[in-house]
Amino acid sequence: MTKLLYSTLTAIALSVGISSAAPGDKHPNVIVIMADDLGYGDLSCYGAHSFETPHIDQLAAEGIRFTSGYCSASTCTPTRYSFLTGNYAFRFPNTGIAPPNGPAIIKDEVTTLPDLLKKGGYQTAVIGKWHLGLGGPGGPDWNGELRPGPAEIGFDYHYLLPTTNDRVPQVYVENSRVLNLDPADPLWVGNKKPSEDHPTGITHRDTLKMDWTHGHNSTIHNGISRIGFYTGGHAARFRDEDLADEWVKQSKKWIADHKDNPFFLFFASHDIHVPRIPHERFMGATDLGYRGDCIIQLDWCVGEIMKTLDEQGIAEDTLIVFCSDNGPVMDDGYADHALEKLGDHRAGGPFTGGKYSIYEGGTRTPFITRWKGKIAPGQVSDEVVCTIDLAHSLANYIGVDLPEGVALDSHDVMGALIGEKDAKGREHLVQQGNRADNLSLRVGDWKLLHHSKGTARNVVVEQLLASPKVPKYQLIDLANDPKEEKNVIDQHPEKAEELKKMLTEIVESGRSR
Ligand code: NG6
Ligand code: CA
Repeated sequence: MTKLLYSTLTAIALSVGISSAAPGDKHPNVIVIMADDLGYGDLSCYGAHSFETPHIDQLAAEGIRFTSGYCSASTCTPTRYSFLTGNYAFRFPNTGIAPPNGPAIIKDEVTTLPDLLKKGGYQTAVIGKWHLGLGGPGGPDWNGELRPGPAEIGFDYHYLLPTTNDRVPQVYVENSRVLNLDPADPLWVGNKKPSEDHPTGITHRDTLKMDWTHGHNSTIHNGISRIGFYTGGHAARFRDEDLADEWVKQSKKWIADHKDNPFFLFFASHDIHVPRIPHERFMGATDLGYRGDCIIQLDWCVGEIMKTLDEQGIAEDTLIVFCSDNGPVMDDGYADHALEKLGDHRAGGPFTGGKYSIYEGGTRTPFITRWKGKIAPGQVSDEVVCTIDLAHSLANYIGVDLPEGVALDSHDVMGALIGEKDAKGREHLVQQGNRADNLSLRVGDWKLLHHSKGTARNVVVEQLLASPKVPKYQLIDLANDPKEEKNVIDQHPEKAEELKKMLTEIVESGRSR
């Protein structure tokens, strides 16, 4: 059935009163709060002791804190791709970190998580960071309609930062248009310097309020130079300091307006991605510099969302899933002194590796579920769950069948997500770096790491980004070696072969369920 026909039928169904039920046991509201670059050890409920994250700690205390909760990749775009489609990103071209002028990555015809929820009568919104491209093959038409985009893949409403905030442009996109764009001052975005005298992070370095360390030295906005160039669109530009406040404000409004029918809100925070520029009221909230302060800002956002649910009387009708899009990194291109001010804080918790890495720290991240009145509070779960599983899990739960060929790597782990007795998580999980060249496979407590070129990245988060040489294949026994320090491939050649075969099968068969 085409999307158009389906939405027409839905509209008819709604108009004749077969509308979806109110939110409740079988159709909870769902809010996915995805943090950006937040590591396993970056919250006090996950062992951080250099600062407190009271709101997220409360969320965990009222629900389930997962110790083997994952995102599917150790960078943003592939994790988000997999989260929304239920498919491993490494299967598809152009799903690595998206550039400023990148076209929409998820094709209109793909049935996505929000599509599935809409079939179940949900209203859907994404507020926050997008980073999945906008527009057709030529890229975004910044001064016109930014289609295809979120509206074409199942979101009824969007209020977004187009890529990441270290990439241009600093504007909001609301419902397929740049918000507050003055046609007399068109927005131009490109990857070449638009004129000889265009100020950049190189020519005007002494004017910057935060210096760059690598990359990030093109167009300057708000005293910060970025990846890519842009001109115009001045009335539409925002201040980095205001992003979190704006998204909380828009989320509160959207929740209040949609609380009478089941809703799905994807709250895609920019915290704690670079440039880490918290609101002034959070500057200095920790001794760790802006990286720490942005964690406090993120915690505040979570608190505001929880408060909104209480105020609207819908906390018991709402499943909150808190997660991250990849592990931690210290210097990701700006001199915000994250490393110098780290002290004994360990952003990756007990794990090795962070962002860009297929060691555990790259993808094993905070993962919390809360559904008041449904999930028994105060649980800690060791079941393996992943952001890629939400599509299948939620669709099944609300009674929407997955069409053939949809969400082929998404496993139904809903029982584990809501803490049902004896419910199991995944039996196996593939983790990827930014692209397909580095993949690992976890099966139970065994893990195979495959660095196809023999180079790893960001292995030691507390050092500057490096690309050390590693064996192409490593076998790890996570039960006895959660830090992944001992490659036991020579001791267990049969196990290694079994996992290699399984990884090849998963890659080649195009599906893993
Ligand atoms: C890298 C950027 C990094 C960050 C990352 C994407 C440089 C030198 N590094 O290319 O700063 O933007 O891409 O991060 O430009 S992510 O969390 O959105 O995947
Ligand atoms: Ca990220």
